[in-house]
Amino acid sequence: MKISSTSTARLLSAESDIAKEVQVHTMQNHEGVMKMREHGQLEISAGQTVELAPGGLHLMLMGLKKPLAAGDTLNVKLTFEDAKKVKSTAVVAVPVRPIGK
Ligand SMILES: [Cu+2]
Repeated sequence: MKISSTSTARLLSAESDIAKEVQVHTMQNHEGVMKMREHGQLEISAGQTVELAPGGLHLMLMGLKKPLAAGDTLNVKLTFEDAKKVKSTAVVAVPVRPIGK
């Protein structure tokens, strides 16, 4: 998933019906072991594109309400705020892929 913005914005929250919580995580190589940690609010500078991809920044679904199967699609609602504190939302359809693909 790629997020871009023409003006400075921040991702305030992400939510999905099927999970209790959706967090933004980063992956970091810590002494040879990849570790995830919560990233906190994601800042997007004007004109910048932030890429969420396996092995890097990602959205983590916490507390799934039902198991996911490859081929399912789930909706994630992203709430952004721009520099003027104006909020906007985007709903992204996310395909579920087999682990490791
Ligand atoms: Cu994670």
